[in-house]
Amino acid sequence: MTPVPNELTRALKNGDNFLVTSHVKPDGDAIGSMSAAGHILKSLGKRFVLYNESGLPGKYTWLDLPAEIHTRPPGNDFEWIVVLDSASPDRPGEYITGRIKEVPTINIDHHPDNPDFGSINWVDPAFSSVGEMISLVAKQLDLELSGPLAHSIYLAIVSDTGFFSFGNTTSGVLELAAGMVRQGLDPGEINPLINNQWSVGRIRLHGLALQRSEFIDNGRIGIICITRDMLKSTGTGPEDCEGLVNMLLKVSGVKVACTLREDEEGRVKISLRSAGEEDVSRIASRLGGGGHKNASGGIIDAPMLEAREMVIAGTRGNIQ
Ligand SMILES: [Mn+2]
Repeated sequence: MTPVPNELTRALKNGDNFLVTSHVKPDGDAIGSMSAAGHILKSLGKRFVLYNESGLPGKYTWLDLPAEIHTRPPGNDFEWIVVLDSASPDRPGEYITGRIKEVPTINIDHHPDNPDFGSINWVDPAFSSVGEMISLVAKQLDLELSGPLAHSIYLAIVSDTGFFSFGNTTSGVLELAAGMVRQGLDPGEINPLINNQWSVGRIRLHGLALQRSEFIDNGRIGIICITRDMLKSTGTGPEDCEGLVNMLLKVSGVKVACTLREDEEGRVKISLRSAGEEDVSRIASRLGGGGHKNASGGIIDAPMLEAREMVIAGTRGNIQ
């Protein structure tokens, strides 16, 4: 694993007025690493703004943020933009895509297909999460991993490792978590905040979706199609589908799990998961998406049934 680049630490120490951002529709790693980066900048006494086009998802409102997360571009005179967990410069949305052409940018990411779009790039797919990378920045700056900084990093790493269950759960991640527990982080307190904030509608949606799950290709491919009607009838939104795809991997014999979510007429969001050596990023990139070996996704512009056929065909040809 690559260490924190010296120029990155130098930029944080010498610079001021940072815009910290992450990808739209942020997950736990995006929010956790943004929050952690903000806590670090706060400790350094720097001016900074947190920005995410989609804002803070409701389920993370318990997190003790170093500053509010803006959803509109807050001013323009930034010395540095820090882009986190974003595989490409357009992932944080239009405003940032435009601004990083003009403002020096620090790009910290663990997606293998990141094209090093920053002025300073620290991209390493060997890290479980960007949160793990930010923890190394904090250590480099002699900051203690405790309190809200530790909560933010913990949120990031458990989100991307599936609570230390995916293949990216390295000894380094476990040691990082152990260190934070030693410093006072209480898993019994924080895990329910991350995991158990479901609405009744969400559990009904999962019931409905699991009921309709399909297992094809001799049970090697598990599929769930989530229609807009299913969301409507349960009073849920796209964010409530999170985690469904992983449920399919619980079924013995399933090598590749996919969910297809109808976001609008003729537009389907796909999520792909695999366990072990099966590489779903290859399937995703063939369908115009991307991601990690065991967790990938993308958008297919086609009606649900057509998208389903495309995913099945793409998966069949790429399964071991
Ligand atoms: Mn991530």
